[in-house]
Amino acid sequence: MTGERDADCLFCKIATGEIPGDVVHETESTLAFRDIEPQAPTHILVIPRSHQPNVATLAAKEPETALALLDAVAAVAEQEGLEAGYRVVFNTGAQAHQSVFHVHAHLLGGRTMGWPPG
Ligand code: IU
Repeated sequence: MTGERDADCLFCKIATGEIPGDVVHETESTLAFRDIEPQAPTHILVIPRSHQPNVATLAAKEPETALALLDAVAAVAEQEGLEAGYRVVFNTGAQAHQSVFHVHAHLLGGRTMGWPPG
């Protein structure tokens, strides 16, 4: 694996296969797996393999990986048949409900979404 790694990070361990995940899509620099506590009929987390704590540090330090992450989100949405619409969320910081500090895009779909988000 290229990039950063945090030995204590759960998502780094899923990225390397040390901890199993329900993986639905992989590229050299990204991994997508189903959320264990889905908030919609389709709820997939898309992560870079490299450890960055949030989307801001990813964009600043590894812009090519940030682009690869967005490409992977689009590919998974297509693979999952979400052509009716989907939501992509990067919770960033504790006040925004980020609980795992390895950047992840929540890809949510399969139902009508409310707005504004809670
Ligand atoms: P958050 O944005 O950092 O709050 O999102 C973390 C997500 O990771 C949350 O939706 C959890 O259900 C999900 N998750 C998971 O899929 N597998 C795990 O082992 C753990 C959390 I811990």
